[in-house]
Amino acid sequence: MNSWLLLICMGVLSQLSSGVAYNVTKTEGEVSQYEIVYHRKTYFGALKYCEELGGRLARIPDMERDKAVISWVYTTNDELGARYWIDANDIQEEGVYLRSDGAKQKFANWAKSEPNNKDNEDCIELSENADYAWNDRSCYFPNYFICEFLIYH
Ligand SMILES: [Ca+2]
Ligand SMILES: [Ca+2]
Repeated sequence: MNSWLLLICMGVLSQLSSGVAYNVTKTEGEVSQYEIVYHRKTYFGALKYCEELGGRLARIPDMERDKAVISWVYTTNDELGARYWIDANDIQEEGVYLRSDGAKQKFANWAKSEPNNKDNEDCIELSENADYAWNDRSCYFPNYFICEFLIYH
């Protein structure tokens, strides 16, 4: 990483570290730290942004994690109608949701009547309007998003 990029990342990290981090201990010594990014980006832009920070777009592997993240977003978000990208999409095959690393997204917490694939919606957002249950949305819509950083102790 050149110093120019490093400076940008440091600037971005200082924006991120505004009390919005949330830690979930997965196994002993392994922690997932979730951070909301209040910049609007497409799903692809969000993927790239999280990776450039050394993390990844947030993965929600199971109900336990989903509940933990939702309760945290509830206490953090104060914007009505806010939406946040998480990592999974059905771009390759309609109705089959894969994460960006190609692994199958087995767990889902769809909002009522979702996913509806309206006008070919292929990416997943947490929607404040639906108590942060999931909605499929056009991957090109500019949304806030949640990054996940793996921390090992
Ligand atoms: Ca779809
Ligand atoms: Ca939808």
